[in-house]
Amino acid sequence: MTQPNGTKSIDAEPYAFDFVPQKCALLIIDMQRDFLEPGGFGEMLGNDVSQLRRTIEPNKALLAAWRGAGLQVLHTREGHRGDLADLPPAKKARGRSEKTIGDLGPMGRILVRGEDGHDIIAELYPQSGEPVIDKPGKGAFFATDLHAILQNRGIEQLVVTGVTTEVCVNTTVREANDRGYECLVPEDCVGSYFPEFHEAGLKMIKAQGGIFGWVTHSAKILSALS
Ligand code: TIU
Repeated sequence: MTQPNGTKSIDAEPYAFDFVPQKCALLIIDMQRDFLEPGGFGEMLGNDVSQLRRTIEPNKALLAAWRGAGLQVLHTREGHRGDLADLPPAKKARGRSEKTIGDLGPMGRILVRGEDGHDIIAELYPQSGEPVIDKPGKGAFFATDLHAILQNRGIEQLVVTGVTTEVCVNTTVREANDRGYECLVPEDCVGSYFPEFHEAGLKMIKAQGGIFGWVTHSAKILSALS
């Protein structure tokens, strides 16, 4: 239902989200080929990419509706400079796997900007005018201009989607919450290689009266946009 000031109530947990379309941006986290595509870095590490791929269709539908409503969209990519000067040695060493960030992987150098595997999947490819935030960490606010861009555009609310639920999505929601943004997470548009971490990641956001934000289903956002 639309209130006189343009606010729409979206059914969510732990309680309804007061959606203000003109002040709300869709922030799609790290829907990158290396995380989602068969044969990419994620799968190379032994992960089940189907757990992430189920988010593609719901994200496609939400993105189309969001663009159709003329609202703001931003995308993020996790990755590093070609010279790896922004890659902490501790991050490079983590995992102790044979191949790591910066090495030649199945789709170019792993998580290096400009490489095929680092780019966003074709299904959700950014359009011109949609900022793409290149981030060196898990959170989208750390060492990026995301906060400045959101402030300049009058954004106070974020619908956060993408991968993975407990890593980059959760870190970004926490960072956004501390900066005063209201975050709504559609559960079908976020995914994890680990179903139990996905479930826990969502519970952590909406616990304690919405300690970091709200959780809903994309169908509820779509109906508010229609
Ligand atoms: N985007 C994101 O979540 N990066 C990760 O490294 N996620 C993992 O789950 N490893």
